[in-house]
Amino acid sequence: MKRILLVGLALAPLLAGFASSADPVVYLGERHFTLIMNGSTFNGMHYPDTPLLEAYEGEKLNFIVVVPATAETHVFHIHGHPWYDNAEARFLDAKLMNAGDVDRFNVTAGAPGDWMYHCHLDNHFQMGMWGILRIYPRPSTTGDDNPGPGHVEAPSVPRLGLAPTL
Ligand SMILES: [Cu+2]
Repeated sequence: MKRILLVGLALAPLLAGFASSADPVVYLGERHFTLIMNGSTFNGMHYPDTPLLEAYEGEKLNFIVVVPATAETHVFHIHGHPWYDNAEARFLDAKLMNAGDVDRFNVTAGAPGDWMYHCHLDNHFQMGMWGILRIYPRPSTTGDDNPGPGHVEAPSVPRLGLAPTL
C-alpha cells in the first residue's frame, strides 16, 4: 500500500493538470475528464485536493476512468449522473473496476450544484477518495449554445448530492 501511495504522490503534479478541461468561463458544450483511481486517491490526491470537475448544466461530459494495472480494485460512483454502460447494456451509477480496467462513458451535466464522485469501497472513501463535480447554471438563457466569453461571474452554487450514499 505504501508503495502505491508513493507512486500516486509522485504522479500527482503530472496528473492534476489535465483532470479538469477548463474553468467553465465559456460554455463549451462538451468537456473531458480523466480520473485515475490508485491506492486511495483520484489522480494521486485525497479530498480536498482531488480534481474539481467543473461544467455547465447541459454540457456533455466525457469521462475516462482508469485503474492502473498495478492498482487494486475500485468502484467508481458518481451521484446523480447514471451513464449507459455498453458492456452491460444498461444504465449504471457505480462500476466495479479491476486492475488495468479503463472505462469510457459520457453523461449530460445535470442540475446545478455540487455532486460527489467517489470510490464506493468504504475504506477508500474514508481515506479521502472522493471529489466534486460542480455544475453551474447555463451562462445564457437565450438558447444560444455558445454565448462566448464574458460570463465570468461565478453563481452561488447550492450544495446538492454531497451526502455519501454508501
Ligand atoms: Cu477504491
